[in-house]
Amino acid sequence: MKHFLSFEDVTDLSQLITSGIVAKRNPFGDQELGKNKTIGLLFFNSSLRTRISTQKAAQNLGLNVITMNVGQDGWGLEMEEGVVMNGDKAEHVKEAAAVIGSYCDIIGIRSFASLTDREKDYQEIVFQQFKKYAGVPIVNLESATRHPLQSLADCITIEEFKLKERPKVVLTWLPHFKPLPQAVANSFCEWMNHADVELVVTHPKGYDLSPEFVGKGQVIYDQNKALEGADFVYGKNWSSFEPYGQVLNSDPSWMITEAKMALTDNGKFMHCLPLRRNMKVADEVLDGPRSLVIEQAANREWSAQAALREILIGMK
Ligand code: AN0
Ligand code: CP
Repeated sequence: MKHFLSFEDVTDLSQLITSGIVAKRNPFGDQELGKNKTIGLLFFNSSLRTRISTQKAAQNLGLNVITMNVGQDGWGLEMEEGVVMNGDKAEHVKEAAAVIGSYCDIIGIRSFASLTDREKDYQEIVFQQFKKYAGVPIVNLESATRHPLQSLADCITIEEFKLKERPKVVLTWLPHFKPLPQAVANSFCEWMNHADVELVVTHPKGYDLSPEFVGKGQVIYDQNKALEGADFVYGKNWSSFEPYGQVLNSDPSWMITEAKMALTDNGKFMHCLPLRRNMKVADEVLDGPRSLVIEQAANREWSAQAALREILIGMK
């Protein structure tokens, strides 16, 4: 069965990027693929882009779509095996996943990191359990450690806007006062490691990501130095990996401003959104010609369409 949980589920990245670009030019070319099939989109957490873009992509492919805020409207789900369910969880994932799998041909799930228990978060227990018990392909709409539909949209955006064969892409940590997951940053590194780019990662000391994700990326702690000659600046805040889920520093000098962007090689600015203006990125950058954030978000529809198309083809 073909799932879409991480880069491991990708057979050919350049073909997947092309499939997204083809869908963008001709959104309804594969309307028959999803006909009489249903996708269920389950949200344990808030979403704007993922929810709407995935729904739209599914509809473009002829799929019926059911969306549920399971975190809010569903029964509290127990994920652990063999426990006495005498707490606040009314239903076990064994039943819930199997039942949803009986209604849906594909299930998309958003379930963020707890940021309290690293071992559990990095085991991706929610996804492992749905994969085990739903009996249908599972799509990652942002898990504790990854956000692959975002990363694919990022790859499509870089492909569309690059002016060099092998652009320099800098992932920079941005200041924020609340602890945010590492998922977007992890996933971006994971995918960039397989793309034809020079990857540089910059963050204050203490914010090192898990080495399994950074891979061949070069870590430079001096943000100004890292930004030199960048073609793409990808901003994101994340909380620390060690100690887990902490805000160690929210140094405002890490905010992306025009002065910072001036260090790049006429670089473009990217961010997955949502973001807090003038905390992480200055208005002058977001409202100026360097910002690709809207184009990037628009590409979420085509990344979702490429991923769902591949799953549907695999089901034929
Ligand atoms: C989430 C995160 O940082 O993972 C979702 C980003 C797509 N962001 C927030 O919670 C603000
Ligand atoms: N980038 C992204 O996944 O946005 P949402 O959280 O709004 O879905």
